[in-house]
This record gives sequence, C-alpha cells and structure tokens, in this order.
Amino acid sequence: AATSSAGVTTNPKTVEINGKKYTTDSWFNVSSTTLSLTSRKLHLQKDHPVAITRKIIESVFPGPTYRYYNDFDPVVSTYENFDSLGFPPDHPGRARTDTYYINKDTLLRTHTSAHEAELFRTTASGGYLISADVYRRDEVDRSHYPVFHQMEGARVWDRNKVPNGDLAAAVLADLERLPKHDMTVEDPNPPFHPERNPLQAEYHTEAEAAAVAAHLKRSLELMVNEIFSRARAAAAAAAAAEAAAGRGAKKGKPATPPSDGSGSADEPLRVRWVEAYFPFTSPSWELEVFYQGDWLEVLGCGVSKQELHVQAGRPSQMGWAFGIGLERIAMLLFKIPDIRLFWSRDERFLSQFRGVEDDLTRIRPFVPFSKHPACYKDVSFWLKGASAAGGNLGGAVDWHENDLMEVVRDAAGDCVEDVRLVDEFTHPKTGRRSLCYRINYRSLEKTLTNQETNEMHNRVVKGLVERLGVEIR
Ligand code: FA5
Ligand code: MG
Repeated sequence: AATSSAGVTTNPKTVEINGKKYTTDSWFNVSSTTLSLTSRKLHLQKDHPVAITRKIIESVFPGPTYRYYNDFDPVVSTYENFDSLGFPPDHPGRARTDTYYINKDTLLRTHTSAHEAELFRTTASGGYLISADVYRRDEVDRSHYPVFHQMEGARVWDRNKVPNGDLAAAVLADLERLPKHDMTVEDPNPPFHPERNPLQAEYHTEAEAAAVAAHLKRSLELMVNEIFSRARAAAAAAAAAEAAAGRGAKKGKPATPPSDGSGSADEPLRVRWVEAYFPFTSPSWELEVFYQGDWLEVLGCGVSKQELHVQAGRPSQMGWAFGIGLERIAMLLFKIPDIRLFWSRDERFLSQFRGVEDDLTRIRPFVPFSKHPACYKDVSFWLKGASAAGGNLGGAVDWHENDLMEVVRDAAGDCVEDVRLVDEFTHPKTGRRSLCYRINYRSLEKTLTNQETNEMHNRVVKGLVERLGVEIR
C-alpha cells in the first residue's frame, strides 16, 4: 500500500465505527489508537468528570426551552463539518494534517458545530445543547489529546412568532427572566472589526443583534459562574476537611485554599470577552477566565450568521450559538492536572468521582496519586527531500509535526506524556534540515521497564522511517 503524506502505511479497505462500516480511500488517516476511542463516549459515562461537567452545564440551560442531544455519531460528512458552516475550500482546518478523514467525503467531526445545520432545520423554537466526542490531529502534551469533548449550545427566536414581530423586545424580555450574577466581567463589549465580524445589516437591525448578543453573554456568564462557584465550594470543603484532620479537635478557621482564581472564596472570579472569528457567527467572541495567573480561553460563540438560518429553511429565525471544551472545564473544576487521566480506567482515578453526578455538592478537587517515573528519549533525524531550493522548510517536502505526533501515538499510545522539539539544524552546505525531538515516556498506570520503553521508542523510530521517510542521525 502507498504511504500517504498523512503518515499511514497500510489503509484498511473498510473500518467499522460504532457498528457502522465505512469504505476508506487514499484520504484515510485515522490511527488505530484514535479509532479505538470512538466507542468510549466519556460524556455519557455515569460519574465520569466529563459527564459531571456536562450535567452542570445542562443545568444552566434547562428544558423544555433547551433540548439535549448527547448521542450523535462522530462520523460526519466533510460537508456537515465544514461546507455547511461556510468554511472556505482552502481553510487550514480542512487539512489532512489537522483532521481525521475516513475518506474524502467522510471524517471524524472536529467540532460539535458539525450538527448545527441539521439542528437549525429541526429547531422550531427555543434552543438545544449537544455534547459529543470530537477529534483533532494535534500535538501531545498535558492539555492536548486527539480526542476531547465539546458541548454546543444554540438558541433561536422567530420574528414571525414574537409579539408585534419585535424580535429585539422579545429577546430582551427573555434576558430579563434570566438570573443575575455578581461576577466581574472585564471588557463586556470589546470593540469588533466589521471586516471580520460584519453586522449582517441586510438581515437584521443593530438592536436585534445587540439583544441576541446580550442574551448570549449573560447565559454564558451564568454558566461560568455556576462552574466556578462549584469549584470554589469544592476547594473550600477540601480545605476545611484538611484543617479539621490536621488540627484535631481544635476548630479554627479553615485553611485558605491556594489562590489560583478558582479556589479562594474571597478572590472574585474574573472573566472577559474578546473578539474572535468563526465562519458561522458574526459578531463572534471568546470568553476567557483568569486562572492560575493567566487568561484561559474556555469557549467560542457568536450571533449565528443568517445564511445558516436561510439554508435551514427558517429565514425568519435568528439567534446565538456557542461551543465549549468539556475537558478544559473539568480540569478547572476538579483540578485534574493531565488530560490523559480522563481516559484512565484506573480505580484510583474513577473512584474519586463516584456518586458526584447525583449530588454535585460532593465535588472535591482530584487528589493525584503517585506518578510513575518519567523516561526521556531523544530521536534525531534528517527530513527527506534534501535540497536547499525547497524554501523556508530547508528543502523538506511535506513535513508536518502532527504526522510525527500520530506516529508516536500509534507506537506508544498513552505512555507518552509529552513530545517536544529540542533542536533543529540546517546543514549550511546541503541545506538539509535535521530535527531532534525529546519524548517523555511515562505511564499513568505503572512504572515502565527499560525494556518496555526501549521497545516503544524503537517502534517510534521505525514508524518515523517507514511512514515519514526520515533518515535517523
Ligand atoms: C470551535 O470548535 C467552534 N465550533 C466553537 C463555536 C461554536 C463557535 C458555535 C461559535 C459558535 P474552537 O476550535 O475554538 O471553536 O474550540 C472551542 C472550544 O473547545 C475552545 O474554546 C476550548 O475550550 C475547546 N478546545 C479547543 N481545542 C481544544 C483542545 N485541543 N483540547 C481541549 N479543548 C479544546
Ligand atoms: Mg479557539
């Protein structure tokens, strides 16, 4: 079989995903490790931290106004994932280096927005929430994994169904009915650039867009507030328990939890809105939370582009949509330090969340169990295609780091904690480019033996040579 640029040597002719068979073609680039995760559905596993996080978010968007869809198949068409949302044909997200394709027209969804066009057709009023596993070819480290979970929400209003046809007034009335919060919102209305985020004045007025945006922002602020209130309560309860245990019968003030923006009750939560860009919303924002000394992006959102409502056969509707990463939120909520832990079947992980889904007051920060030792190994190689004429890649044809990441994941699975480029060098005469990567092998489940680490590393080296055509130095 041919070696594709995406780095898979032999393509199976068909693959089966959740009981359905798909025919592959030369676009196929899904590693067996990733394929095996399509059946896990962590967002539906009772008491899993991803599922608990989903439940908390659902509680902020109650039925019957919002309908929940939690079991959509991860295999979607290229059209659904990209074209239906207005992604241009040359958008980088479509690249085979970034997206897992089954075949040219079929892929593993990269985001829950893949279902937006369909749900806009079927949503006659109110809104919806989707939670699902999503897939992206990406780097390997403590906060990136090729499979993660997203939750998508949307809300629509129909100008033919609101009193006097006054959509802005109807939206503002709904906004009035939402609870308030006392969170500090910095930059509640960041300026936006009409060339990236046009108003869509041909479809709606500024007042209508402003009302929808205000409803969107309040809804999402309430969600973040709910999550961080729970995170704080959890940290305070853990600190109180620790103080009680540490001081015996002495009933003092509970120890102050670490001041990281989520732990301390007297430190107000800080959030801010920043302008963003998505092909299917305008205007668009990201919500950031101040966490451990830095602004962390937690979600993307915006006023849905009217073309999507038109295409869905509901041109009289308008509304908002958002997408949020569940692991990112769960890591904050439970203080989970490594994204790979979500995939663990280790009782020392799973047992810490048991009983929490039905009683959210039992949320406590995750207590890390002892880490097994790390083992660092380097691999240095020359890229193929050695001619100085090749431009800024030093002559390398078709080198994409994500292909290396895929080889590593296939060879060593979850035993790789981290992969980093530690050296690069271009030969002054030949223009050949050499790279050195440092791979950190560490299992979450056991201490790896030298032999096990060596075997994995040999598989990585072999994979790099056979699949990516590099020459080991
Ligand atoms: C999207 O996926 C858009 N579909 C979101 C959206 C929906 C916008 C509806 C407008 C309307 P983005 O790629 O930024 O956007 O991802 C959204 C969220 O998913 C991020 O804010 C982050 O919380 C999470 N996320 C993205 N990439 C990762 C990753 N590699 N690991 C963990 N979480 C991630
Ligand atoms: Mg983003």
